[in-house]
Amino acid sequence: MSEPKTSSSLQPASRTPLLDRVNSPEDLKRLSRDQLPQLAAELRDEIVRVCSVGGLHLASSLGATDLIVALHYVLNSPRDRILFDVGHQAYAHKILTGRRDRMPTVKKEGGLSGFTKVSESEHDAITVGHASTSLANALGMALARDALGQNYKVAAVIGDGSLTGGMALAALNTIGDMNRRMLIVLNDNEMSISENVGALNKFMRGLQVQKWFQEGEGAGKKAVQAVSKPLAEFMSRAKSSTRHFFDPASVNPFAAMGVRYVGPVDGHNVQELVWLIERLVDLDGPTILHVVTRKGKGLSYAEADPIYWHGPGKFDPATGEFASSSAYSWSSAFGDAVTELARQDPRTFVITPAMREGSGLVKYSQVHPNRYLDVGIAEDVAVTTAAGMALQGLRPIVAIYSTFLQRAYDQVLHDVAIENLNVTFAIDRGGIVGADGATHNGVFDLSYLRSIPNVGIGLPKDAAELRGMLKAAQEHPGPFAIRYPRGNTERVPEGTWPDLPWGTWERVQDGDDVVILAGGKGLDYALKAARGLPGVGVVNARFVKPLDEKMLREVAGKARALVTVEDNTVVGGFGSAVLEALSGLGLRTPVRVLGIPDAFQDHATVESVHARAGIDAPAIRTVLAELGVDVPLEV
Ligand code: HTL
Ligand code: MG
Repeated sequence: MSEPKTSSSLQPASRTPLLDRVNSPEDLKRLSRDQLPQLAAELRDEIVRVCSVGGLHLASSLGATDLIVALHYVLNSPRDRILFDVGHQAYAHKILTGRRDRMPTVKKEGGLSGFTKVSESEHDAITVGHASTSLANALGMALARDALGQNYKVAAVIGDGSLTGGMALAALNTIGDMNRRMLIVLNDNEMSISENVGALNKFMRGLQVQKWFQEGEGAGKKAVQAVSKPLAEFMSRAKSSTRHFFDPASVNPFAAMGVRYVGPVDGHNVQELVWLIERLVDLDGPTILHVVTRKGKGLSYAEADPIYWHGPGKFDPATGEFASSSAYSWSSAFGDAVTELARQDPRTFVITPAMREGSGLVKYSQVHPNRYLDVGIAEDVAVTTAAGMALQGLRPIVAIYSTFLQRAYDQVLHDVAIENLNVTFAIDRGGIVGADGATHNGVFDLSYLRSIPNVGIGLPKDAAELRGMLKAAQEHPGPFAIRYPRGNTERVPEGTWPDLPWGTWERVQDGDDVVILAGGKGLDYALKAARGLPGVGVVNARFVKPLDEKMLREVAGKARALVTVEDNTVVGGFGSAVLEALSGLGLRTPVRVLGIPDAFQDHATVESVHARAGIDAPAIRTVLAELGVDVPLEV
């Protein structure tokens, strides 16, 4: 909508006069270089306002704004390809590529994705959400360009956290060998979601001992000029023959891999970044430009606590005030339980792939620092390290999000399951996660884990059952995956360790006519739907593997129909398991399988996706009515 014209003296001054003129990378190029710092400041202001509704990736996007402005100033997107690893830091890119007016819709149903997405914009080079994919994608694009005899530029932006992923490191190995023209901007803010970890991280801290580039505009600029300019000038003349000349450390792992290394430079000096990118992007072979940024840049409270401000809730942009929540999450329930468990059992050891906060492990990491390991964004390493521990007598627990365990499928199968090792998988964010959308939904784990022999799978209905399962997992001689959803549960007192006989279900509502089988979140919905309906039974199918065949035979022998409910794809999930078991038992009881349909679910609220998928309470009641149950209209 265009603003009504009023006399200019009455119009409030825009907070973003430069940004108001920029709606595309072409508009950006019309600005002079000395306007770029102001534009970046306005972009940050805009990002803070957009993010104040909560649930968005604020601090990462603030830190990457200057380098995004510089990249779009030099490169010609969409012809030139700019790739963002993870995509959570790319809000400035979205705003600069014609999506400013839609920013309030980010992560909302029907709105923009929280990451970059090929189907969303021609400027989004890759569809992402998971880390460490940008380098291999960029290599593929450079190889495609050369194979097709084309001549565009390829630049990938990757964070220091994402560089810890095996995929990124393995891609560098090939990139250095293939020697194609491409630029890698290493956005180093010393942070993943929590403090970054790993040997490479320590190496990069060594490179940063010259702290000058963060200390004051003038000093930084001078130092960059003193160091980077002559080097880059020289390099652009000498091109690839000078590759190893610029290493500030005697052994530079990037250079050792055959990738030209430049840096570290101040990632907030946008004019210097423009100057450098102009010179580096056309050099033969691959180049890493190592830029140092501050997570939360420009927003004092976010700079002071970048862990909280990685993905804050709703806040007041002026003061940074936010309402803290008293809700008790499943992640906290796991964290509390495992902190207690480790006090009782010296064999307990918890491994996280870069998700200390999200997995509820802050307290655990403080209480049991010697039995805690963050391997960085390397899910495969997390699982196989656990295998090594289990082989030597520990009882490791891999705390991992469902969606990220997808990265370690073969490690579960090959390194853990074949020898039936006692590794527990505490799988958080199982099921639809909502706002993060298709890349982050955890709706495949029941299917992919169920197909691996020896792996037990449990869906606790509450925090007490989660504890019962953790205890059972320590005692059971083999891998066990305990899967719980995003969201909240009830607190239980310390010392709650119920016995949970392996592979058993539990009747939670009597009724033999139609029986609903469901675990976890599906059970919540089933109980709501079936409450007060005579003849409708509900079973807490808390073990998806092994199924409780005794109880299944019992209920299926009597019931007219069974209904299964799961927050997982219907392909190969819990309902499939029930059908397979009935087939094996020679029972022909009709089964209605309710679950997430065989399609990727975009970002929306969890409730909305569940309603559309037909697994929430009203949807279950509709199915019961179709099966001839007398269902009153209102729930
Ligand atoms: N594991 C994998 C394979 N992918 C993702 N995205 C995660 C875990 C979770 N995750 C993020 S953002 C992020 C993690 C671990 C930190 C990335 O650190 P980096 O960027 O240094 O690359 P920074 O935040 O700007 O410092 C999301 O799910 C969004
Ligand atoms: Mg980082």
